[in-house]
Amino acid sequence: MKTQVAIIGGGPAGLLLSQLLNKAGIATVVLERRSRDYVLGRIRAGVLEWGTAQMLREAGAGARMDAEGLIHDGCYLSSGDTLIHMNFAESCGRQVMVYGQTEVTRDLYAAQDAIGATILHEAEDVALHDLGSEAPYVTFTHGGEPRRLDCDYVAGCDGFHGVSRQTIPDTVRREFEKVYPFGWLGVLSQTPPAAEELIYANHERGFALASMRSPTLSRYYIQVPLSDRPEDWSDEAFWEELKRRLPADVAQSMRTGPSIEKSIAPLRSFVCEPMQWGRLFLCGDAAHIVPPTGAKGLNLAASDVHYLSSALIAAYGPGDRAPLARYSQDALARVWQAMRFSWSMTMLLHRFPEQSAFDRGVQVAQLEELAKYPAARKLLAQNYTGLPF
Ligand code: RFL
Ligand code: PHB
Repeated sequence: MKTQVAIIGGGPAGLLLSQLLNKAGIATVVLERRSRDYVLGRIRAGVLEWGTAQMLREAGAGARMDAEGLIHDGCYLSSGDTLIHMNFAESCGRQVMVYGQTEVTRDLYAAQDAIGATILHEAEDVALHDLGSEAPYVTFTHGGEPRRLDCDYVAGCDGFHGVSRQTIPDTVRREFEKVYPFGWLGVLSQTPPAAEELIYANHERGFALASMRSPTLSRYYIQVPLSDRPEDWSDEAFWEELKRRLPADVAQSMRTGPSIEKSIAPLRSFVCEPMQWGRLFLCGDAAHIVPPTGAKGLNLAASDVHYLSSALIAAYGPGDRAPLARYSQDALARVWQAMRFSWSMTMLLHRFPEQSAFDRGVQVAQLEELAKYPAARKLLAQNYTGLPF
């Protein structure tokens, strides 16, 4: 098999890249380890920056998002029973789109099918070869048969546990990591959202988040110790704990129901540098992980795809290879901004096992700063709604 750009991983990064390249007349093949149903079974991100929503439109995959997504002008931070309103529209004139990653992925698959793009599911044993040469290739097993894919470039969009990043030699690769001493227990339920906007709650019992997917579908999270397992939490125990952490009036009026999905995700910050080695380019979770507190993971995947798709289009079209040579530098500058923001939101809103009275004093001061000063809210709003590319 031969193509121009081999894309490893059919999550949001791989599918969006494939869609944008195909639309520009560049041939791709996507190799995805899992089945399509498995990929669509993952419940993850819920908040899209405006730039991400715009990229989905440009990719021809934005129609359902525009019809069904929820445009939010702000969100709340809460400190005990006190609500602090972040008005994004007023602070920076921007908004976000609340639309689930599952739906984004479904729409991208539909758009890829509509243009006849090649996505090979259940591609196993993917290995990357000759990345330092002008003629790299990928080997894999598909339907029990060994296969080879020749290409000009490889895009590693295979998530945190993929093979692409590991292919960059240890002597070249630098990894930066911070692991947080807790996880998020998430529940999806067929109930109306607790409030019209998201609530990020700092409470003495731990962080909680009230989010949503639609007017009838809610997504909630609570901070839990890393030793907890989802089976340890009955629906009743989850709702009781969530209500204790949200402001009392929100907790009193919120509707609860059976959980549709329950899972625990650990929190970590991680960056791999460089994001490019020879003809390999990393995009999304393959290169970096953020704690979900800033809602940046999926948006960073889209931002990498923005830099890589435009660089490949410049290389294949006018023959300008400079943007491709600069890819790692350009993508990483934005990645580190999102790292800082996600880290600071995580530090601000969680209760840490070893938190001292001093650490808590700093949290209280920062929450008061946000409540008092428009300049502090503006900075948060600019980061949350998305820095420019
Ligand atoms: P993905 O989605 O992990 O997709 C990678 C794909 O590669 C496949 N793969 C392979 N394929 C072939 N060969 C191999 N060897 C392979 N190894 C892996 C995998 O099967 C998979 O299909 O990475 P991608 O595309 O970079 O997308 C990143 C996002 O999924 C991720 O950053 C977000 O989900 C993070 N995230 C959030 N991001 C936001 O922007 N806003 C949010 O509100 C938000 N909330 C969240 C989140 C992540 C969460 N969890 C569970 C980690 C909330 C949570 C709880
Ligand atoms: C979600 O709805 O899943 C969600 C929203 C905001 C976040 C993280 C997750 O910061």
